[in-house]
Amino acid sequence: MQQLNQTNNRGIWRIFCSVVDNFGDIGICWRLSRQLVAEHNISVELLVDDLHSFQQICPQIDPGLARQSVAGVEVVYWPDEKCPSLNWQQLAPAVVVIEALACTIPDAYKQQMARQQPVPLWLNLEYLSAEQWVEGCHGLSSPQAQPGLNKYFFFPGFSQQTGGLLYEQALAQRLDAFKTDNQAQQRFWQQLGVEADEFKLKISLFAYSHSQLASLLQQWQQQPGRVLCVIPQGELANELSKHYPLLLSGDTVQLNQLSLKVIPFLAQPDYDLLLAACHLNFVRGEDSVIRAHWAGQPFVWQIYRQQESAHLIKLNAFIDRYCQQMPVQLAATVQQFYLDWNTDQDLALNWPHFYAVLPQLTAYNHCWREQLLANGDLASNLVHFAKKKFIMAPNFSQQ
Ligand code: TRH
Repeated sequence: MQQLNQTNNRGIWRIFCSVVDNFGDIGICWRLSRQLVAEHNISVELLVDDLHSFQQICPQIDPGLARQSVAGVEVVYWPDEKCPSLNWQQLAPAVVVIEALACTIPDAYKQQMARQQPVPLWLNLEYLSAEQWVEGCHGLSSPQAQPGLNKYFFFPGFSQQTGGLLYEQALAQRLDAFKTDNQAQQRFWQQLGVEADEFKLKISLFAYSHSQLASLLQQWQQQPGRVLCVIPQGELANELSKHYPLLLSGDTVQLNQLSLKVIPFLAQPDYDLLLAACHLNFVRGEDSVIRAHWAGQPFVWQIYRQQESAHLIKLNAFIDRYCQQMPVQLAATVQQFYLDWNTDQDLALNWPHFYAVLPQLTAYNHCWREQLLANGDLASNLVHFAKKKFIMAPNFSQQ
């Protein structure tokens, strides 16, 4: 194993990331890149086609630079095919090439890979799904038009038969320590301009939008204790600002028991802390929902919408897995509220039930988190997968 570590960690791992929409694509690629560098001593080159979105989750990124090194990762701007393109031949050969989240590697680079001797290991890092079929497809190869090239599918997921989930070493312990450190939490909230002690229920609301959101805000206004709801800057914050213009200037809007506040879009590590510091997190897409798992607090997931409601199949697959070991009543309550949140239902009816089970859900989420951690983290599983391929097929590059 020692020898393998030395062998495989030498060459470059090149990760291609195309920002289709929002922040999930770059969010996932950025976490993976940093972790491969920090925990596996791998040289990572991350090619990204949108440095402005990247800068939102990582303020050190300078969108004006074609190449920069951040947190040990070589970040390279990957321009549009129509623009004067990267000179693929000038890039150093890679040992592993990752095509992340359904992005497509340019043909010119595929040809370059095919010419390389030995060829690089080419992996397609897929989107996250809890569906059963993923387990059968994880690790499969798909022969390509270019002779000698094979692409392997690597699926993140919730079971031992998948690639696992992104998780940095001892993250849960660090977040748990933060949760019990009152001073650290106070400092955190003060930086956001919030007197956190005043609130019985602190909620973070990162969501696309919901036609019945007002019905939920109405419920929060009538809670027995004071409620804080923080909304990261973005489309939802803009939408709410139309009703509550004070939100735009960063002021807190007071609505009976509810304090509404827009907060800046945080750097990724600070967003992790926010999730740990809140009693309930509304999360969306693929990455924030996994971060909510590690925070160990109750969360509600709004899945990224797809045409013809295809996303509801994925949502139900997740609910089935997540709720499988819950007591029946808890499972029913969670399932109902998740469906309401993802299908534009009125939220007033089921919020009180969901609120009532939050303590039970907190306890359950700790067990669920342990179960997921036992599957190993995605970056380590990826490294392990590459090592296995290097042994089995020595025609892959190892220099
Ligand atoms: O931004 P998203 O809606 O991304 C989506 C999904 O990933 C979806 O599955 C994908 O198909 C689509 O993009 C194209 O949600 P997600 O995945 O949670 O990504 C948000 C990222 O932003 C995540 O890495 C966390 C990060 N973030 C911060 O760093 N700071 C913040 O303040 C917030 C709110 C988020």
